[in-house]
Amino acid sequence: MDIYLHHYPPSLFSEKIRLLLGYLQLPWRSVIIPSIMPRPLLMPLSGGYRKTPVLQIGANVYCDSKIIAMALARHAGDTDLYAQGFTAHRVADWADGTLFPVTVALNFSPGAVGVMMGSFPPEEAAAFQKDRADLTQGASITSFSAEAAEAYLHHFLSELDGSIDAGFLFGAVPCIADFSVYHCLWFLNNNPVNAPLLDRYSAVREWMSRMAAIGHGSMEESDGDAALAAAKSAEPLMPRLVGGLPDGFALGDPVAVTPVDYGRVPVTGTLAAWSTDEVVISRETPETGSLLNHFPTAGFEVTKPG
Ligand SMILES: N[C@@H](CCC(=O)N[C@@H](CS)C(=O)NCC(=O)O)C(=O)O
Repeated sequence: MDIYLHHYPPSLFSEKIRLLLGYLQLPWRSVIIPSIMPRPLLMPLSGGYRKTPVLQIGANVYCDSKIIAMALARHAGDTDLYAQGFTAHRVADWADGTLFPVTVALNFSPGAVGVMMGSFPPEEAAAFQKDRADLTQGASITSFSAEAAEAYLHHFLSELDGSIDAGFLFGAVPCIADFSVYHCLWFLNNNPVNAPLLDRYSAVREWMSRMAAIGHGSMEESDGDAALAAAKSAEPLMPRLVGGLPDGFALGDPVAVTPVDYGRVPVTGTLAAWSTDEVVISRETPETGSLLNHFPTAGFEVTKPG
C-alpha cells in the first residue's frame, strides 16, 4: 500500500515525518499542499483537520505527527523508535509542545520574520498572516517575546549540549525524542537571522548533522488527485489496538474529534476504535469512499454531538 505525505517544504512537523520516512526506509509519495487554506483535495481525506502534515496509507489517514510517527513505526515493524520509554517520550512531547513555540516566537519575531516574508509578494504575506490568525482564532501561537524565547532556547540548549554523549539523545541510535527535538531546531536553523543562535552549541550542531544525514529516503512526487484515487481504490485497515473505551462511548457512536490547542476544526465520523494512544473514526466521502481517520488521544478531545 502506497504511503502519501501531504505537506509543504518549510513545515517543521513535516520535516519530522520526512526524516522518519527516511530513517524507517519506507518509500513514500509526496503531495505538496498549499501552506494556507483552502486545501480542497486534502479535506475529503482529513475531514476538515487543517494542520500539516497529514499521512495517508491507502484509505487510512493519520492526523498529527504524534500518531503519524507511531503509525509509521507500526507499519515498518520498527521496535527502536519507542524503545527508550517514558523519559524519551516525554522529551519528544516537550519538544513538540514547548520547544516548538520557542522557535516560532524566534522565527516570527520582527527581526526574523522579514527574511521569510520578504520573499512573498505583499498580498501573499497578508494572506498568510490572515490564515494563521484564523488557525489560532486570533490568539498568538506564543504568549512571550523573542527575548524571552531566546532565554528559553539558551537554557535548553546548554543542557542539551552537555548531554549528547552517545551519538543521539538516548543512546547510539535515534529515537522519537531525536526526531521531535530535531525538527524544531531545523526550523530555527533555516532562518538566517536565528541560525547563529545554534553556533555556540557544538555537540548540538554535530548531532543535527547526524540527524540531517538520515535524509528523506526514497520519495516520488505525486499530487492530491492521485492520493484521492489511491484512497478510493483501497479498503481501510483496522490496526490491532489495546485498551478500552471511556465510559459513555460505544463503537459506532457518532463523534467529533478536535485538537485542544489551535486549528480547532472538529472532524466528524463514527467511533471505530480507541486505545490509550489512538482514537480512530470511520468516515465516508464521494471522493474517497470509506476511510479510517486516526488521531492521537493526547491533545485531542472526543465529543458526541448534541
Ligand atoms: N500537533 C501537530 C502540530 C502541527 C502544526 O502545528 N503544523 C503547522 C505547520 S509545521 C501547521 O499546521 N500550520 C498551519 C497549517 O499548515 O495549516 C502535529 O504534531 O502534527
